[in-house]
Amino acid sequence: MNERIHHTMGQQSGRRSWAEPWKIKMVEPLRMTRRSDREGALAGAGWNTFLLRSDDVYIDLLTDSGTSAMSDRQWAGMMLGDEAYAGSRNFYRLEQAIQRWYGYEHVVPTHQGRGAEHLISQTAIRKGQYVPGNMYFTTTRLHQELAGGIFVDVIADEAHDPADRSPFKGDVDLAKLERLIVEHGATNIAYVSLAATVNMAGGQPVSMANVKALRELCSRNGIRLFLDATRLVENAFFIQEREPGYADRPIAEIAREFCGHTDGAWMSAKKDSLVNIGGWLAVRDRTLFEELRNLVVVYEGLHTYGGLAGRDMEAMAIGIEESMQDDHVRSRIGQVRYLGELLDDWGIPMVQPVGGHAIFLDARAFYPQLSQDQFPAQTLAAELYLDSGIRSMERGVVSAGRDPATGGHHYPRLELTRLTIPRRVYTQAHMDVVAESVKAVYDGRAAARGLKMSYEPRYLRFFQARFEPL
Ligand code: P70
Repeated sequence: MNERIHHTMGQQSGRRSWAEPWKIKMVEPLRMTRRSDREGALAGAGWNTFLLRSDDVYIDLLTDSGTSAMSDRQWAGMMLGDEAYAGSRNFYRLEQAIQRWYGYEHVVPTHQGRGAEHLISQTAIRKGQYVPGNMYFTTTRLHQELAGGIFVDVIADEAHDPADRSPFKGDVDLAKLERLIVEHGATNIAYVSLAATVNMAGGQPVSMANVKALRELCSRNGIRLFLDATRLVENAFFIQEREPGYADRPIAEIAREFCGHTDGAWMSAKKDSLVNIGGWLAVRDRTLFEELRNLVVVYEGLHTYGGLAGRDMEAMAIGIEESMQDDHVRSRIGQVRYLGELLDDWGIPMVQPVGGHAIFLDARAFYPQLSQDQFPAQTLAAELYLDSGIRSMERGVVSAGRDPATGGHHYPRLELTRLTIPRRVYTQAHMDVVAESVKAVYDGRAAARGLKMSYEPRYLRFFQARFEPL
């Protein structure tokens, strides 16, 4: 006789269970693979998960970018696309949604986030100017550098320590920023580049107190403050959860208040806003807007479509509103946290506290036998794929690229492998499979030997680099 009594995950944690605020209407079958299939696929992909075909992947945690499931309302919106070259009705719907939920007056649509980064960098940076930011992001920094800017990391020190459990590891260290201003003069600073949440630090939030103080410092020195709003909704959740005075405020209100401290924002709508493609740039200053609106026609498309179809803008307008709902955000971050708590209980080394969009495994702690030149995080991504067909992403020395001044590798303190959770796509059972695979790879960590790079492209090398096992 079976004496065991099974418990739900909620019961095991001493609480009532909760579930997602949606149900599934359409499914996309996944292909299960065998280890021998995966060995062939990984070798063919040069040991780089970006080069795998998605048909060879079982659970795809490469990114939460453009991989979320749209709602029935968004799909219905796709049928309302006004595919006019100029003045599409959907653009005005999008413009209104951005004005209402983010609070910026002037809006320029772009095909995705880096399109917006390109435009703001070309417009707001003069060659040789400094661009301080709360940790680099790959595409953001590259566009700043291509415009002649010099990126300077001014994030709080805690952000570089995976084990530090501070609640707002995305905060700017104001003393670092002030030193930069004193050293180079305010006129040599193009703007402050603030991301909320901070992707490369592990999806870590910025506090409202920090953005307020930053606003004051910038205003005193006549420096503009621009926001990477890609995962601002998730940032607002953490403010609601952790910052005194915000517990009873809706996420939408917190997000809007946060934007209120900034001069403008760029957005990859492929994340928070629940669409497969799209982005925007929005500012308060009319003169800057005129310049941006002029430049968008050179690189993206007319200022009322920016590289998007009318239907894409409609889906984005609807997605923005859905993304701001408290129940949605709680369930989205709740799922990431569910996976994080399992791994934490099992002693798996990762960035703490668990952030908004992903689990970031600490590859240095997995593989103390490997130096950074043997690409520990790339190795870990490869091992996870071999074990179970899960696809993750390297966020370490490969992603950090080379220093444009010296040509040498950047050696970031964080050497991480990211398990990124798409929104509204996978179930709790998928998370269990992922957790068990991470555990299996961790248990086998002593056998890892590392990789060497056999091909290195010039820009954003992590996307297309190839490796060989050592
Ligand atoms: C990811 C994606 C994109 C992104 C972002 C932040 C905070 C801007 C962008 C650019 C996709 C990606 C991009 C480069 C390397 C790996 C993956 N992040 N700001 O997976 O937006 O992709 O729309 O041009 O996270 O984190 P877009």
